[in-house]
Amino acid sequence: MSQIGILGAGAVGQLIGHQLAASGTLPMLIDRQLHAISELLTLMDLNGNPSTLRFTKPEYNSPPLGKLDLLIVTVKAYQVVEAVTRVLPELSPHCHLLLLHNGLGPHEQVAAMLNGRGLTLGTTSQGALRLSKYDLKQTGSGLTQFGHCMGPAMAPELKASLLSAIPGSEWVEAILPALWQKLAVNACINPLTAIHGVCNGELADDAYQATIAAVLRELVEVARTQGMALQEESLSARVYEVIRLTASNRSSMRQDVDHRRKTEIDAINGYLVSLGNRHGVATPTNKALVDAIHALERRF
Ligand code: KPL
Repeated sequence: MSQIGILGAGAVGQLIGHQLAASGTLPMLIDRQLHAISELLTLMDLNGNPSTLRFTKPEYNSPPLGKLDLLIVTVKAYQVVEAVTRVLPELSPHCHLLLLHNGLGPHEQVAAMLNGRGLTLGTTSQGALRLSKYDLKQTGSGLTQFGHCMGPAMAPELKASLLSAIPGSEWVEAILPALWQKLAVNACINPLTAIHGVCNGELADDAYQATIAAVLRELVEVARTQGMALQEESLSARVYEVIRLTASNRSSMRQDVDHRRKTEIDAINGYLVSLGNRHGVATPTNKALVDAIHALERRF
């Protein structure tokens, strides 16, 4: 039986831990300091059904990372490189890595560290709220997509475990275009909801229309420098669909700001600004959003 580890015990890591366990694959849940989590975890699913989960406590409290076939990295975008650097020496040479975070960028650094291991990238729009450290409430269903990035492909039985455990998940042949589409959604929704302190649905108001259009116009230009042909109209339709589907959600960036945690802005709008600077594309609207979020972070 394949061994799956989840590095990052936040909302997404816990949710996927519950989902894998419920489908018969008990993963190992590890925090960023590489400590195994063996507390009691609870989940209230979308239908209001509660469930609990306790992982087996490893001997001497050090998780047997060398036995893993797949490590799913669910830490925040700005923690990925440090967390992967710390865990890689403990992993077997065949352990496959899957990065699952908002934004883009960290995979470019991780790709150079893999030493022949395979890398898959993914994105999820499943919503979950931490009521307390290990007490989770699922707040929204949503698409989860995975796709091959580099090195050896993920073993078919691991793929099958993920796809059967995570509702609404799919394997895509071209993951980077899917990640750019998710980047567009996050670049519009996350900073605006965090700056204005509103739920996702409120962004359907006309007051936000011009900013959303400008964010997408700049993103399309920046994406073109990466050989990525995106259409502003279809991105806009997708953004407004997510605004509608997740209307009552507090975006992850709003939750970060509310809890005075560092946000993922540098891997979202910040990634667009830095690519724009590198390739001579002006990104004033994205830059203004980055600056506004940094200003909020400085108040923490
Ligand atoms: O991914 C999200 C996030 O909050 O980070 C969205 C899709 C915007 C849902 O809230």
